[in-house]
Amino acid sequence: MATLAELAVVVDAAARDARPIAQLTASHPDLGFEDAYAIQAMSVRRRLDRGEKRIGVKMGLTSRAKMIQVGVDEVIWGRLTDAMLLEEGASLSKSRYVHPRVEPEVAFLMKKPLSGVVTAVQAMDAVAAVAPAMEIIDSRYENFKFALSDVIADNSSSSGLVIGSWVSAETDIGNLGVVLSVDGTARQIGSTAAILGHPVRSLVAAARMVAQWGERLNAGDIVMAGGITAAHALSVGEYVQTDIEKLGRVAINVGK
Ligand code: OOG
Ligand code: MG
Repeated sequence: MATLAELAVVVDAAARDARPIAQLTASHPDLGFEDAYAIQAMSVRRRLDRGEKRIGVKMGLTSRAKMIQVGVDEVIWGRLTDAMLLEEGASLSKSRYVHPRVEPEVAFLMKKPLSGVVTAVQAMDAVAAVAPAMEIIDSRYENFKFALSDVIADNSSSSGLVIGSWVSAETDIGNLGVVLSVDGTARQIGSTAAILGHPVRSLVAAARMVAQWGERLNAGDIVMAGGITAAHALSVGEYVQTDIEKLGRVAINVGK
């Protein structure tokens, strides 16, 4: 049996080297989600020790479409660092990932700290702005297959994010049309309501879940609310764009 710290080294190295690994639960079938979050914390600590900066958190599996696509039906969270940020309109280099996918999301920018059990009104009161966003997820596990504890240990597949222009936090984001298009053709269509019925519920869950691990959302943090539709597997040469009604557009190119 490897220790949790040893497993943290394994998932961190897989992400750094873009090298797929076997599911941790294949060799550690009893790995629980508490241990998995401990592995996640230790693996992200290694990134921070290499000089990366924490920029916020991402929520995962907050929509039915996502739960069905990966066969895990629990809301999860992960940590975001500055090394994951892609500039809007930039070209990502696919070779830095194992098998990257992209998904349309909504991002929150925090203006006040938030943690623990909060209401939706308290959560929105802590938000400075909202933006259309896309997350690049990249499971480090072979064939993008994992159980709940595996994906949590792997920082909930966090690998990249791209944020469009921030708009007023007063914008009603409850039920906005979302289109993810690839080379100008719509490939995924949905609504922001797919995120737990309203994206603010993802922020409420984020505040509660980080507090369980002794953390909080800070002013200036980005919180990614979770994929609205199934994710799209990226191919070199694609131009991927997400349009969200009232929020605007965000795009990336897929390079080698
Ligand atoms: C797990 C991460 C899920 C989301 O937005 O639902 C996620 C995965 O799909 O690999 O980021
Ligand atoms: Mg996501």
